[in-house]
Amino acid sequence: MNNIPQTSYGILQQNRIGSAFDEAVEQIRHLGFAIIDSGLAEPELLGISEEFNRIRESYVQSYGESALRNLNEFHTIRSPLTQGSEIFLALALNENLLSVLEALILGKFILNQQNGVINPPQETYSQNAWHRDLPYQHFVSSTPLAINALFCVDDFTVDNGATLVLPASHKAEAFPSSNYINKNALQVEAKAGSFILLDCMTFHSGGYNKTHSARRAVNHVYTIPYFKQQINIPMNMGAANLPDQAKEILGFKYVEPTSITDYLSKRAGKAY
Ligand SMILES: O=C(O)CCC(=O)C(=O)O
Repeated sequence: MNNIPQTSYGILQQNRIGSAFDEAVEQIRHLGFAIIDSGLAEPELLGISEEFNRIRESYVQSYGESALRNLNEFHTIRSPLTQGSEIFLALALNENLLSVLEALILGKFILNQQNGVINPPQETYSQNAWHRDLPYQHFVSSTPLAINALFCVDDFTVDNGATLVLPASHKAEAFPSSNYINKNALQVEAKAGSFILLDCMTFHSGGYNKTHSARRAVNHVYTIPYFKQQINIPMNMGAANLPDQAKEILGFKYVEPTSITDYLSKRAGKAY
C-alpha cells in the first residue's frame, strides 16, 4: 500500500495522539493489541533474564518437575513477585506500563496475576492454543476491563514462537471460524524489553518454537478490582515497605471484607 490519503471529509470527531503510549492505547482499543517499550536498559534486562532462571530453578525444586508436568504447569512459574523477587515486583509496577494501563482501564485497576511463561523449544506448552485471558467469557465491552501485558524476556520472533493474535477479536463475542483464523491471525514479533499488550478479550496463542532455545516471557493480567486474583497476592507478600500506589495495584486495598463488621470498618472515610 502507498499514498495513504492525508485528507478527509464529513468527520466531526477524531482521536488525537501525543505520544507512542497514546498510539498504543488507540491501537489496543481498535485492534486489541500493541507493543510498548518498558524503558529498561540492557543491564536491567540482563538482571531480569538471570532472575527468571534463578526463580524457575527454585520453583521446580519446590513443586517438583513430574508433579508440574502432570498438571501441565511445567512451563509456567506462578506468581514470581510473591517469591521475594524485587525484580519481578518492579516489573509489575513498570512506569511505562502503568501510564498505558491508566489510559486504558477507566478508574482503579489491580494486578490479577503474574506468571513466568516458557515457550519450550520444539514442544507444545499450555499457552500454545487460542484463548482469551478472561477464559470462558463471551461478551463485548465498550472499554477494556482487563489488559494482558506480556513482557518479552527474550526477543519474540516468528521462529521462536512469537505470540499470535486475532486482531479486533475483543469486539465480537464468539471465537471465529477456522478459515477466518487462518486468514486473519497475525504473529507479533517484539524485542526483548518490550511489553506486548492485549485487551484480555483478544484471542491469542503462543506460537510453536522451532529453535533450540526456550523463549521466555512474563505475563501480567491487570483488571478492574471486581475480579478476584488468580492467587491472592496480599496473603503471599508483606506490605510494610510498599508505597501506597504499589499496595493499591497489588490489591491490598481491595481484599474482600470477611464480615459485616470488617466491611463497616473499611467504609470509614469513604464517601461512596
Ligand atoms: O507465550 C505466549 O506467547 C503467549 C502467552 C499467553 O498466551 C498468555 O500468557 O496468556
